[in-house]
Amino acid sequence: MSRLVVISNRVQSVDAPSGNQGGLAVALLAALREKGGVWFGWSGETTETFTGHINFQQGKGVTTATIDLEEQDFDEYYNGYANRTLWPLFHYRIDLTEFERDFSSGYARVNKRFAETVLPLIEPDDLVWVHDYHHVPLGRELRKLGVENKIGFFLHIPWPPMAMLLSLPSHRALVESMFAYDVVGFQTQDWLDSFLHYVTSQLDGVVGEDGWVTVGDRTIKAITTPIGIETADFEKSANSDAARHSKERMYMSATGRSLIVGVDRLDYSKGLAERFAGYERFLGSHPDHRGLVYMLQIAPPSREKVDTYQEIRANLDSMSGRINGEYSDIDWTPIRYVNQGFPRDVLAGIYRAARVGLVTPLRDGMNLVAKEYVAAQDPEDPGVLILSQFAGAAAQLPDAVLVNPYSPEEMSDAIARALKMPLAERKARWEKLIDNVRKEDVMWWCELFITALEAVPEHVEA
Ligand code: ADQ
Repeated sequence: MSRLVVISNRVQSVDAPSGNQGGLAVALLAALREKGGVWFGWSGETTETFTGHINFQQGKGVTTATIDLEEQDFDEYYNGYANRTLWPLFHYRIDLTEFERDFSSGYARVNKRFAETVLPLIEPDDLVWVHDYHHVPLGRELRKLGVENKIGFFLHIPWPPMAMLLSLPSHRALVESMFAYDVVGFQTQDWLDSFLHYVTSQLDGVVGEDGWVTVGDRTIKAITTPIGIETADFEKSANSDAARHSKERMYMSATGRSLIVGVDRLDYSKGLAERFAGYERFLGSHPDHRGLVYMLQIAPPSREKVDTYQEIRANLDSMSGRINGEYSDIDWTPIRYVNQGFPRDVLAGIYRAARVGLVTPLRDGMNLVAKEYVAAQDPEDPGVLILSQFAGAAAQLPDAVLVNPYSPEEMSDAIARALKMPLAERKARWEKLIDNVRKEDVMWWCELFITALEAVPEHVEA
């Protein structure tokens, strides 16, 4: 059996308590445990100059290998090309996209360094699985060093429409580099279609049957493998003592009031300002609901070195203050806005206490919060998921109340509808949602991708 070499920007520590590991980490650690191998990536630390020193860690049957980046890499690659160029562009935010040559050279440099450093860890029969927009050209760098293993790439975020991608000065080189992989995976058919549209229009690519795509003399397999959550475990978390405790805390703090919950990284792609505007519209147009509902928005800050993220934080502070100023009463605050992270079981209890889960990104590769909200519900009295039609998750969860997050009226109507929804309809919708979240969980995703990679013929470099 082939070993697995996973490469991603950040590596989950094997020591992290299981309740604090994200679903992705859980799945990859499980796959690594089964197949053996190593998980390679950045430690999250920086040094003045790059040393290439690998720090190995072993535990629970898994080996992780991390390297420090130099400060310039952190600025140009991580805060630069990854998070100021590719992230906004791939989330359709050309207005926020920065095109700096230093960023793209930093990105190229770090990917080359990653390839050179991980090279000695790759054994001849290993399957190599590269993750996300930080490392699109990594496969190409590995091929240049003579790696002939099967290499797969999975993109966690959307793939942008061709017309947007064309604004990236090095778009052609970026997409061509993906043909160094054997399998490329996307979260949804929409993102895959956008990729194929670019490839056929700009690279004279030919799309064959069963996902085979040829450009020049390279044929790769392009597939959709939507990521899931660790559903069984999340359902258990929602019944844990910690979850019960956080649920009780929510009930006690707002007796008789319906909770609408949002949980997101503080990121413009998550549509938080639009969500607040939709809720504000709801309060304005439904005076009968005032005092009977409240919104809890949990949004831990991320990428604080990037200006846009500081601006969005300031904007949300002022919006929540304004809405509370306008509508609060002496015994009622319409929005509770919390900027911190919580352990998974506490979060599960909060989801379970919420009558409505408001998941309204403007664009999202998948969105795991939507699935976690579903998994945490009480089957006898489930809440209602309001989900953006622009989240990748909408393709798998059509029984949510789907909304256009740009429209405050639609959001307001959806909230009113969710709050009034009869138990029978809530149950019927939830049963279909949980069915998908259970079947297409994170292990299903992981196996789907690895099976596709195992099935491609031996890699032949033309
Ligand atoms: P993210 O953009 O980070 O991921 P998402 O899929 O929503 O977005 O996952 C966020 C995770 O962080 C969830 O598991 C959630 O529980 C957790 N989280 C958020 N706020 C938290 C808090 N306050 N405390 C604790 N945990 C918190 C990227 C893509 C997504 C894609 C994932 C996986 O942008 O589209 O779904 O990768 O592929």
